Amino acid sequence: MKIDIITIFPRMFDQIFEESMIGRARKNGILDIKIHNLRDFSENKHRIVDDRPFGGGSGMVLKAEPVYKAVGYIKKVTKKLKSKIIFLSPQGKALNNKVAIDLSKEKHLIFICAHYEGVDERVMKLIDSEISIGDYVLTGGELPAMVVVDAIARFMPGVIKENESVEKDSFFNGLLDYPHYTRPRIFKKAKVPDVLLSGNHKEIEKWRKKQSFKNTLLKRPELFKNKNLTEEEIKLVKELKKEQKND
Ligand code: 4F9
Repeated sequence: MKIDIITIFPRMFDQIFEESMIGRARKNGILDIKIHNLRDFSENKHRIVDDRPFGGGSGMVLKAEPVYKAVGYIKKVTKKLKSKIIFLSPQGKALNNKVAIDLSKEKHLIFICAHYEGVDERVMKLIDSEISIGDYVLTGGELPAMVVVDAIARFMPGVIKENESVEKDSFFNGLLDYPHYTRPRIFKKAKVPDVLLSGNHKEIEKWRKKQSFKNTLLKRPELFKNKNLTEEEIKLVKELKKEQKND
């Protein structure tokens, strides 16, 4: 996948996109990420990209022209590639696993990171999708862009090694993960559950499923609303609810 990011703080992306799985995916050619400095597309000799708002008021507004120019340049160099332009904003659609999976199937994404009080509304004509990473305001769209790229990358074939498979993650099956343990068997008097040392794979699977259901019931019960349960699973939920009451 090709990803272009438009920002006035290009260096913010250096470390994040060089390390770990994203770094590896870039080296392997699975991800082709380019960061563009919005100031390079300013017409102004001082490389200014913001201006005062029409109608008055405090704060500055990101100008439409440099953003159009940056997008125009990216579209020209990527030629026929079908692209989707994403704007990071608290007004957008909430990011979740489904949004990430859908975006991970695209060929080319362009992210626009805004700053100042806002952007000239005419930039919105360019946007295919507005995405929010939560109900709070940040200093700019850079961190959200990194979050979205990270969430998407994990679903691209080859980014995650098979033994780190995404199918086992929290949310992949719509529920939360089960607890994990590694050596030593006893740590500060806390023991690893016996079943995990039993070598009985069927029992281990059963235990993990129960723990995943238990965790979800306890921490995010609303996740069950969007999940189709088998009869056996419905029974399990009932049992767990009973256990919870007795605790
Ligand atoms: C974007 C906050 C997406 C949450 C962009 C300031 C933002 C944001 N989700 N805050 N600029």
